[in-house]
Order: sequence, then C-alpha cells, then structure tokens
Amino acid sequence: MSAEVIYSDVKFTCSAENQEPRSTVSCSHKQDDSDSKQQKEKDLEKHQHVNKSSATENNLLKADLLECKKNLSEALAHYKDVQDCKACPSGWNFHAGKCYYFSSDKMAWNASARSCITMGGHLVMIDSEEEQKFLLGEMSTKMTGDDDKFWIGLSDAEEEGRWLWMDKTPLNKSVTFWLTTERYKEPDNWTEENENGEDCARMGERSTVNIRIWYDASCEKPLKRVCEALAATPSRGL
Ligand SMILES: [Ca+2]
Ligand SMILES: [Ca+2]
Ligand SMILES: [Ca+2]
Repeated sequence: MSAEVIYSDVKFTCSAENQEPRSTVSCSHKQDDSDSKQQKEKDLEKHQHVNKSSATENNLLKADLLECKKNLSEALAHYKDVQDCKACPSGWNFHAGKCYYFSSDKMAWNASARSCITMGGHLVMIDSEEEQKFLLGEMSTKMTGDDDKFWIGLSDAEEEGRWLWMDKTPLNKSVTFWLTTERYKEPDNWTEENENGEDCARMGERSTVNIRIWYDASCEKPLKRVCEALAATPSRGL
C-alpha cells in the first residue's frame, strides 16, 4: 500500500519497501536548511544594517519636519501680527506707507500746521502726481461747498515767490499742481482780500477731474487741513 503526499511543488511517494526517496529528500533538505540558515543570518544582518540606516535617515527627516513646522508656526504668527497691526491711528487713512488725516474743523494755516505736529505728523507735503490724485479722491467726498478747501504744507511766507514745504524743501517745479485756467493763474498773491497777499497753499475742488487745483490764499483764512505721517511698520520683517 502506498500513500501519495503532495507538498508544495515537491511530489514524492512514501513506501514501506523503499525508504530511499524519503532519506534522500531528508538529507538534501538538512543541507538546504544549513545553507538557508547562513543565508538568513546574512540577510538578517543586512536587513538590520538597512534598518539602522533607515532609522537614522528617518530621524533626520523627522527633525527637518519639526524645524519646518516650527518655522511655519512662527511665520503664521508673524503674519497675524502684521494683519492685526494698525498702520494708522483711528481717524487717519492709510495710503502707500503713509497716514493721512482730513480734518473737518477749520483753522488758519499756522494753527493747522501746529495741530498736525501735535497729532504726530505735519501738513501734507505732496511729492508726486499719484499722491495728488489720492488726496483729490479723498477730498472730493469731504468738501461741502465750493470754498471748502484744505490747507497743505506749502508756504512762501519767508520770501515772496519762494515756495517751501514744511521741512523747508523748495517746491519742485516739475511736481506742482497750481490752478491754471484762462481766468486764473495761481499763485497770484492776491491782495484785495488781505493786503499782506497770499502766502499759504490750499487745495481741493468739488466735482472736478482737474488735478491742478492748488491756490495761494491768505494764511489767516480758516480752512480744513490735511496732515500726513509715516505709517507704523511691524518690528520684524516677513
Ligand atoms: Ca507726501
Ligand atoms: Ca505769496
Ligand atoms: Ca491766489
């Protein structure tokens, strides 16, 4: 009687009369086990080495990731600080790194200049067409009458015809916006209203797109004013 055993892809016959096949298989199998064990030890050693390298690499990656997370958290916190930072005091308008205050009360030019300084700024000094256009846009919503204009920080009180900004910088003739029409040619130092003439500059005009709307006027006239100041900047750069 014989039995047939199938073991994986090895097929052999067990028989009482003939033990040879089993013995051969058995010996051969023992030899295989020894080789296999050595190979397995080598593989294990190699695997452990690879595992060790991988662990080191993983630790480095983990450290990098933690550093990235820390930097990202700091950047986000700083971004929030910048967003929360109020660049201008309440009641002032922010524009291009500056703060502007458009008053609703009226004062003579000297009192206006002092008031701006008390508030931490100065009467506005206009050094570009862009700034002039910004001011006009803001003023157009704040003027209630044709003569409702704003003092700016420009005066020729020290020497007639020599216009100086608040910081004593001479007026740049390539950046001036005096009203010039067929009827008016400012500055005209008009003396009919005040015999001392007109030594202070005001600006503004309702319902106009003309950006040339500076006038010289008597410094005693009570008018609104525009103050300018540097905007606050965050203490750290992004
Ligand atoms: Ca300015
Ligand atoms: Ca004058
Ligand atoms: Ca005038």
